[in-house]
Amino acid sequence: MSTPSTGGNARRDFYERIGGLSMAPLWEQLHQLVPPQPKPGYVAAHWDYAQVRPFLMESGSLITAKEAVRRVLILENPSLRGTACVTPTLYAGLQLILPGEVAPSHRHTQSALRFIVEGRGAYTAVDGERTLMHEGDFVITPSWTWHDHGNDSSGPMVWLDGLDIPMVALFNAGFAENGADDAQAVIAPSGTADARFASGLLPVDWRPGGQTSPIFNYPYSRTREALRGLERAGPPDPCHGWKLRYVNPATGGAPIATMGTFMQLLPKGFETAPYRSTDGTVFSVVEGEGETRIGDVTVRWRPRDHFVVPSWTTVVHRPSSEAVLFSFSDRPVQERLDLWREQRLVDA
Ligand code: 1HN
Repeated sequence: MSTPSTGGNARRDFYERIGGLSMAPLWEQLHQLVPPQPKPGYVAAHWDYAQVRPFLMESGSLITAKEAVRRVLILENPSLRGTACVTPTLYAGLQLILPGEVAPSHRHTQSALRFIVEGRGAYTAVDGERTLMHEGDFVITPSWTWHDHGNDSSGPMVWLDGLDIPMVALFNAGFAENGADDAQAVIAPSGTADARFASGLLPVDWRPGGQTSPIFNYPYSRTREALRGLERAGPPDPCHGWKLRYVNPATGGAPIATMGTFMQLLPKGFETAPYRSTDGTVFSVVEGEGETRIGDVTVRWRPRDHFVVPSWTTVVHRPSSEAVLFSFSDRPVQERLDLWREQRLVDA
């Protein structure tokens, strides 16, 4: 048996020669390709709405919603600048629509969620039905559905957009097209989807066509009432407080196949037990103030602030008043792929 040549030069020379055939040695990368545990290549970050809002409003004087198509300031992870990603699998942005504006109709295979941050009374139309949006509402525009937004109210509307753009890009499965008209024709009165699907009942002969929820606005009034009910029903979970996931009533799954959405209530003075999970998560603060420790970073938050928690990074929430947090992540995808894991660092 001959002794392998350990000289760096011999190996480097070898790497160069196989490089010419588009090959590379696995042994130089094995450990980073298969890490013993997730090592997210992105960081915790916080967007203070008091700092963000003036720029959002300034964008309103720079470009119209129609010209921009979507007037959005992307929340880009500081470690992923230039990629439009808030995590490696998720896109997030804050969208502004001013009174009288229309964001024209289009559709794409990327799914979108809206979480309403400021204002009331603008609408989103999804496949011919409009819904008026209010703060705290969670609205979906599922994959390949026609959607446009309009603001017939007297004030600006701001919402958080969450999209699965990086996931769709990874699969090279993106398609998009523009509508014939800016505002699509209304074919169902507002409230139709809610009436048909949002009462624990389904139209008798209706069958789900896929994973997407037939409900497209989950109003805050109902979500808040559910949290109040949970609070009365029993003690908070040590890691989550009282936490609910939004659900497609026809399947029990997430309303959008690619993104899970959650709302949690934390009582004043509570400190959550340390927790981590493999789904990097974007939070939007709805009510209350407090701070969250994310690994060794602490962010102080108020209503309308946003922050991102990387995968497998330990989180502790410390609300100084009663608080309500909305969040979204790629958890349904990880669950479908049998990849999702969590760790509750709490005494049994
Ligand atoms: C989009 O269609 C919307 O419909 C928002 O409001 C943000 C970001 C990238 C691609 C499409 C919307 C988007 C988007």
